[in-house]
Amino acid sequence: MGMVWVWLYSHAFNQTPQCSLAHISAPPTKPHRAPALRFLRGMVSQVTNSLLKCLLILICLVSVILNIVLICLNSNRLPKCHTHSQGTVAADHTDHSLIFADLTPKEYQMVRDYMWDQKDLRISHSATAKVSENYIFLIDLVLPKKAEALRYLDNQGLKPERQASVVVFYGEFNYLKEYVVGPLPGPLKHRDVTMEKYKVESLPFTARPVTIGEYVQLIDLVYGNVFMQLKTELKESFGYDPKSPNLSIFEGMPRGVKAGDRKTWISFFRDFSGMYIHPVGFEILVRHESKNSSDWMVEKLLYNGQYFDTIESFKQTYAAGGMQKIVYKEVSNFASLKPRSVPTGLGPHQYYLQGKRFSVKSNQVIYKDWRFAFGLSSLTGMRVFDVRFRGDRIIYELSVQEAMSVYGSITPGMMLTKFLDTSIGIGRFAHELVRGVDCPYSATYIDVYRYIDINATQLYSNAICVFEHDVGRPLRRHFSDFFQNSYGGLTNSALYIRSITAIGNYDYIWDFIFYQSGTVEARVHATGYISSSYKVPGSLKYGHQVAENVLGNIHTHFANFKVDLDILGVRNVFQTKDMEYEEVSLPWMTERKAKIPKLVENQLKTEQEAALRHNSKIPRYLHVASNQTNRWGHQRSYKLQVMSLAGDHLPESEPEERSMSWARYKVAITKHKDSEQTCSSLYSQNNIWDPVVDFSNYIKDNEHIENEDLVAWVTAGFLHIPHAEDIPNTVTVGNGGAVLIRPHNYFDEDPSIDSVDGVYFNPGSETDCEYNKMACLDKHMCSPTLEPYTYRGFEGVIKFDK
Ligand SMILES: [Cu+2]
Repeated sequence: MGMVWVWLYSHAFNQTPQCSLAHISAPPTKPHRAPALRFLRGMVSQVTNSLLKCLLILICLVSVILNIVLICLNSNRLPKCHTHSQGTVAADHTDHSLIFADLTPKEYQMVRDYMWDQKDLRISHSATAKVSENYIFLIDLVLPKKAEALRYLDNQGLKPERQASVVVFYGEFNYLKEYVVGPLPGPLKHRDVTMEKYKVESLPFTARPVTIGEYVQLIDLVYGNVFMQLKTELKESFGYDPKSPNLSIFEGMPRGVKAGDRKTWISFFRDFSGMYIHPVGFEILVRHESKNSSDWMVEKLLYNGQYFDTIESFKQTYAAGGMQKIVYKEVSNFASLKPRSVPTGLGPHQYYLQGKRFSVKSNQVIYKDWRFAFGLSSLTGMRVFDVRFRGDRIIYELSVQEAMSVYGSITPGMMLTKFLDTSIGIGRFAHELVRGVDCPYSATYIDVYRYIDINATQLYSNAICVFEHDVGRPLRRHFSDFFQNSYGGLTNSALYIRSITAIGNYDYIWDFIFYQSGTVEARVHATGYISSSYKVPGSLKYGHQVAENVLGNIHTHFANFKVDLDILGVRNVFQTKDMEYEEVSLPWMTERKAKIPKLVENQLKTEQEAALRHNSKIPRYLHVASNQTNRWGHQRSYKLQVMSLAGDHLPESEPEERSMSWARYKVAITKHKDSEQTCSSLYSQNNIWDPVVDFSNYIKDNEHIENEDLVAWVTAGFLHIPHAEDIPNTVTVGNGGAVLIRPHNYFDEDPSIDSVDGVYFNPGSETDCEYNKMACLDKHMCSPTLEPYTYRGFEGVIKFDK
């Protein structure tokens, strides 16, 4: 449109002066004429000039009006694109998905009020309860038992009861308990399920994550107590001013070295956006086991690589000059993501020419041959259920389970650090997605409600997005040369469901992608800030220097997906396929031998056989198969293709390993059990030495897995050796892992051949539109209708006062 305007304007402008100049120049001037005549001519000339001016203004006005009219006509030529789903897609929804739907704000409140009413439990109503109080930490959906859900979904069975899981931290009694509260909407009852789930009466109090209430007390200790004692030292070394604190904290985990410990190494960083890459060289170890925060104390200090046992000893050595002091100097914020030049351009954006070809209603998505239910758990994050292709269930559950990182460092803040994000809450930190950046502008955005850590339901607007997207490379194509000339192709238009969770420094982008070929992909990308530590002698063994005095610490990334495949029912087998070279004699010249690849197939019988460790020789093809065969007599199956460049898993000799034993295996197949719902737990991080969920126990009983309901636990990841280009942010390109869940002899041919997006032509029909919509794309063009841009993602986020 801009081009049209420019051309019209210059065209009109150039015409006007030419026209008036021509008028003035005729007749030509003759200098020997009399003065009276000259005067008369002057008069005539003045009148002509005025007329010309008027004419000029008039022409300009007409030109402007003409331009506006032309622009309007031009823009009206394109009809507005439809913004809603195409009618037939939306009509297909059912209520069945609701059994997997997250709890509603009303349900959270009912459950909370019910628990508050149980006077014997003595639960605090305070928004940020003290450690010593009894407190509801979490309310979340209890997933229906699979058998009940299948009876309901497939055989008109009763709708499974809707129930909530409630986690209560009993500060008063020194333990943790879990309850199931239901049926919703009531009348409600509660049941203590701690024994049933974890085989113990109650969980140790130190197994709980640090709550906002505890953080408030920790921050109070640091800034109100420790820093007050260190005013001089902090002022000289870091320019610290208690009136406007310029140091922020970042904590290492786990909190100690043995069960029962609650000792956290807190490192200090410049209080910039992107503080994670601004370490200042000061760390303290705080012991905070006691429920009474006045008992908490600093057990160690680290200053510029040197350790001290007490605040006093640090002060004395500092005063005596017995150490290498860090001299404060102002540093600009190289971590800032504010663009260094004012953004000017706009990249390409996709929009829906004929309305959305998918539909989202409640927690159900329908897209072409696909349909599924979705939810977002506060702890484990995004999940989908009852995933069907052309009516047949392929996957009962596909869910994010855990994200873990193990760090290396010479300084304590990062030295023993092993982050297990489920304990912090993967879904909890799924903040609002930014239109046009985090997801395509025209995606469908879905609000999420959560109840975790504060005694209220929180709304996270637009925390999930769903969109159809042309991934920019054809799903398939062939140009036929030689004998039969033809072209056949299909755009790779796929449906994405996405959430992004910003847990501290890292942002994980979680995608489940549904392709027209019957494939599902579960994928994670990491972006955000690396964790870093202050560079001291010996640091470079554990990473690279990435800024002045800043070491980017080496670490692993592991993410686990649960893939509960049901291939034509729940009775499945696990098979592997690979190749080997076989020496054969050539049938037509038997004296000549050749090595040729042959197929090697196997069916694994037990859970331990099917627990495939990362560094072992894993067959390339891993299948969950049905006993039914396709048209060609082969077992109909889905293949798991893991894309991962994971680092080494923590050696099993380490006491913390059992909390993350799921990461031993690239793929592990277990027999489905409702009691084996997750590979990790809320308590894995803080009870890392004595975990209540140790995944390796799921396969210890070595059950048979032939013709059983099978679950694949897939671990993907990457080794991260931070480098200069991780500053300021780690980019998504190349940083992540995924699993593809692909049909393999499941169909008789590629189902995408039925796609209505196919393009085909041959010589003579290149521009024929019937089988080539691209040749007539101009007939389908429409002008996009953009939803108004809004963002409320900062509302209600945690912000601590120092
Ligand atoms: Cu990383």
